[in-house]
Amino acid sequence: MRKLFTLVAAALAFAGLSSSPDASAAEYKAEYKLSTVLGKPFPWGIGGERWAELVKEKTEGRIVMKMYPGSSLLNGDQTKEFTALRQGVIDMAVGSTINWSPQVKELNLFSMPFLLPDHAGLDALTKGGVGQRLFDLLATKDVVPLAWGENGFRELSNSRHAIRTPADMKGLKIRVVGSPLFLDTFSALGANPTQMSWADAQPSLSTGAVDGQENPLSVFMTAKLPTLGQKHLTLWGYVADPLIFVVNKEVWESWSEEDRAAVRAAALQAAGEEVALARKGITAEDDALLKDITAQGVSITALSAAEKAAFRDATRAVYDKWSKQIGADLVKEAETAIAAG
Ligand code: X2X
Repeated sequence: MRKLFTLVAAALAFAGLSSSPDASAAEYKAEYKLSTVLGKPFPWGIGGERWAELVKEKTEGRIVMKMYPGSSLLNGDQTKEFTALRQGVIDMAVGSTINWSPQVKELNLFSMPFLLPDHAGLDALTKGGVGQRLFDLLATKDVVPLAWGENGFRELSNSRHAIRTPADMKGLKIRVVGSPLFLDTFSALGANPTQMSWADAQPSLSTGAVDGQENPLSVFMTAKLPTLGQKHLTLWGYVADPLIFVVNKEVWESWSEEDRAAVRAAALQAAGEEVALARKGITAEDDALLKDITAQGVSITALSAAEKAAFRDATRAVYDKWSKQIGADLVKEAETAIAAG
């Protein structure tokens, strides 16, 4: 009897010991679900996998993240990602501001036609006060944003003819994603936009149900859009598409301080590498990707500043309308930051 008592006491003491100082560790999940729209070998998917790899390394295996590309945890509907994240259906994401903008209207900022002239302008936002303001806003919505990544500047392709002026867009059926802002922009240009997921976009392009689409050049090439008849490409850089590395807040709070710091550091490192990858081959100094695109039989139309201005003028009313929806104050702060470089 005495022996039994000792045993029970020892067991209780052991249970107490193992649950008290390390309580949160005991609640860690065996696997955390990371959602992305694009997987490997897109920069987006490479960035997601790199984040998971670095997290595993830096937390010595305490946090294991598994990437689910193709919006597979969202039944293919990428515009549901932010809601799924808030609800804890997914634990973390590397997500596009476009896909979250139906729930967070301020994220439409980056989709304002011709707001951003170049990468320096984009960096001025994401690395500055505007980026912080958007992260602060997201932090009030049950998520913890950690780092800015990049899908890229979105360029226009179609199967019909070269586009150099807004008039060239008349009647073209263009697949667009996410926010109603895109419908407004393409309608203002005289095109016929249709909203659909990325999963539906590819078959629609291949059957000719739509004539064109807009996506960063890395996506255009990696998804082999030239083989789907997309032979005309216009470089107009009309909107940027940054990505955000984010974790559900409840999940975040279940981790130790040390592990949170590791996940944040891993996100910053993976995002830095991912941005570099997203920009590879599309600049004046390094135009390897542009050369690959040309080699696929695609004719590239690069707009001059004056030609861009015609598109900007044609979408000015859309810009003004959405400034109000996004918040005139935030748009003004962005314009000022971009002008200051
Ligand atoms: O659907 C798209 O066009 C994509 C892959 O670029 C996004 O998720 C925004």
